[in-house]
Parts: sequence; structure tokens; C-alpha cells
Amino acid sequence: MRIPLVFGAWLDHEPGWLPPEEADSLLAALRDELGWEQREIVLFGQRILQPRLIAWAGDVGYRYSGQTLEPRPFTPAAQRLLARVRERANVPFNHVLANRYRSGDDSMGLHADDEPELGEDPVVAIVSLGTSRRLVIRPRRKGAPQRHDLDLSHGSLLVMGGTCQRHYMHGVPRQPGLQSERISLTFRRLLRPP
Ligand SMILES: O=C(O)CCC(=O)C(=O)O
Ligand SMILES: [Mn+2]
Repeated sequence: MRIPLVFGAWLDHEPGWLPPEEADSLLAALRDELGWEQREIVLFGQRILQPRLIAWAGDVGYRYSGQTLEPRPFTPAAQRLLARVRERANVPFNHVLANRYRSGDDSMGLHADDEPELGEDPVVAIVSLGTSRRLVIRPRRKGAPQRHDLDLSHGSLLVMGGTCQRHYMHGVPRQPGLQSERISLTFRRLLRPP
């Protein structure tokens, strides 16, 4: 379902994108295959542990939040999913960042995916597996209309496109009391360094 936002931004949300059995087996495979770690980031000059686990794959290094994710090969399950997401979004993604929210205490702060190596107005696709979590989407400009909250369920796909990263921020707030896990995979197209 295409959701137009203001200023040329849009979302494309497809809740049942992966059939449940396929989503189940992907969740199990990615949990095992990916090299999960909890990284330190620098926030307001202080080193803190990210409140979630991450893993990634791609043949171009990615710098974000003061850290560098060095190139790593795609695992078999991540490679299969990459091919499907590329075809569905019609974008030649070459990088995936996986986030593992171990419970409702894990989260991701409001941010935009606007690093220089993504180029102007990048399309970013998010595949969700496991427990549903709320993705909040907020306009950057105070008073601008249209905030959006979406519950991203098992097997769903969300594509953020147009000027979304220029005009909106997104994040996954804590949901205290939630005991179960979610893995999200965010697909990006990184431009190669010159
Ligand atoms: O977990 C999510 O749905 C959001 C992930 C995200 O925004 C990111 O990896 O940049
Ligand atoms: Mn993001």
C-alpha cells in the first residue's frame, strides 16, 4: 500500500509480504548465520553501547553513528532475501544492516538514513521478522503535517522513498513489557568510494 507523505516523500507498506512459513525459516536462519554484535557508538561525545545487536553484509564499507561497518560477505539467507527485495523495490541494493531487538527494552533513536555514501534521496527497504514493533516517522520540520506510526509485523516490507530521508526521521522506541525478539533488515544502496 503506497502512503504519500508531504514534500515528495512516500512509504510503501506491505504487511504480508513474506508468507508466514518463509518468514519463520528466514528468522531462524538469520539468527544463526549472521555475526551479531553489540557495538559502542558515540552519542553527544560519550561512548555508549547500542541498545540492540547488529550485523551486516555488503562489499562496501558503511560509516554511521561514528563507527565503520567493514565489508562482509552476504550469508546464504541474506543473499536470498537481497535478491527478492531488489526485485520488489526495483533498486539494486548492495548492503544490508540487520538490527536485533532482543526485547521491548531494545530500541533505535530517531534518525534519518542520510549518510553521504547513500547519495541524494535514497530508497531504503526494511524487512521485519519476529515480534511486531512500532516504527515512528516524524517530519523534521516542526509543525509540518503528517506523522506516521506503523506496526511492522512478521514478514512485512516497508519501503521508504522519495524525499523521505530528507524531510522525515524514523525510529523504533522502547516498548516496555515486551519480552520477545524482532529482527529487522534494512537494505541500502551504497555508492562506491571514488
Ligand atoms: O528496525 C527498524 O525497523 C528500523 C531500522 C533502521 O532504521 C535502520 O537500520 O536504519
Ligand atoms: Mn534507519
